[in-house]
Amino acid sequence: MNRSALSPAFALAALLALTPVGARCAAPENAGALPVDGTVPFAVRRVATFDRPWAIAFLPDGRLVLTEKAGRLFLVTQAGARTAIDGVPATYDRGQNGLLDVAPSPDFARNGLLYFTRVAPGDGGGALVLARARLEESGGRARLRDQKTLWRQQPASRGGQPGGIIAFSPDGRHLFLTVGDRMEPDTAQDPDAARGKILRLNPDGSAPPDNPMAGRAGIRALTWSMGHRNPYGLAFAPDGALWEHEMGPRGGDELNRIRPGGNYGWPEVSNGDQYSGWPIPRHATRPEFDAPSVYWTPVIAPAGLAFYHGPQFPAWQGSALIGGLRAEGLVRIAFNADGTARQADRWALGRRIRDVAVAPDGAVWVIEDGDGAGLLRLTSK
Ligand SMILES: [Ca+2]
Repeated sequence: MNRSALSPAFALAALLALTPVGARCAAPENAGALPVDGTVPFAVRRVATFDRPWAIAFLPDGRLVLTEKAGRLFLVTQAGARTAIDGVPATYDRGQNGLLDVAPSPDFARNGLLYFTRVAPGDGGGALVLARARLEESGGRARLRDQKTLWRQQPASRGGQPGGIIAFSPDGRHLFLTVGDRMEPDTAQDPDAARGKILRLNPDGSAPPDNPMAGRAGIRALTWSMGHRNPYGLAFAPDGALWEHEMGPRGGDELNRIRPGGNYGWPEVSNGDQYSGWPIPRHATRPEFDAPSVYWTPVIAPAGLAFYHGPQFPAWQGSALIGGLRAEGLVRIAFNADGTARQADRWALGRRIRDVAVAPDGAVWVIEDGDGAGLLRLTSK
């Protein structure tokens, strides 16, 4: 049979006929079908403009560090004044690859360490690399010093979908890193490949002795969860739970509550389909895989994840904020008493949103995607 000759509708009907009714009823809510709010409850101010920015993170003093995918790193004041940070190592700036996330050490005020991810050139493609360096400032200039590579993807890949998001545990003792499938889907189910995993490391890059596969060889010793596709959001909730979001294929963007040793199913299951229209079995058909808490069809292309805290938006305490590239807006996730999640709001901003962060004063900052992209500050009206 020629798969490409099948219509998506026929393929979906064939899949549904094979799906047990009980399992289908257990599926999470499709937030992609919920309405979009065109009016926003916040004032938006454009603070500065960047070219292909990728990530923002706040320092304890209220300034931001900001990455541009081409390999530039900046310090940015709340007024929008920028200082380039010299010393960024070589970056494979191609497609979805480039300089990616940045996160200050939980102990930044004392040690001045920045953690950052990039896809580094090599082997005809690029390898995701996690590194750290000390931020040194003097005479109005800034520079990375004492760089140390903490982890490097091996082998390198030619595809996009790098992942690369950094999150520290609330106690600051562990670092979590998302690794995308690099457009090699089957690797997400290979326990000896780093692709399609969330890793848990000590802040010096070594393997914690209490990881799910501690003591095993290679990448297994670092693996916290597997079966991920393209994770561009990772953050801890106030209750200590780790949440991740990832882009699905055609449909099926996911918000997942991450548990140690969990397998989130990609590419065996998805609530989306292949771009060709060929169906992928739904999460509900394979209960051995962890199902998403929320999913989106059509997709929002989630990018950036931050939990809200602060005085600007009292009703949002403990909510998660997600930027949307395809959604061109911002999504708020609320959490139910039983730990389940639901989409509480989705606001249209008319701009592809690449990352979101909460400032020390409780204002929400987002960056747009692409060239001439705005760094935006959202405050209550
Ligand atoms: Ca999944």
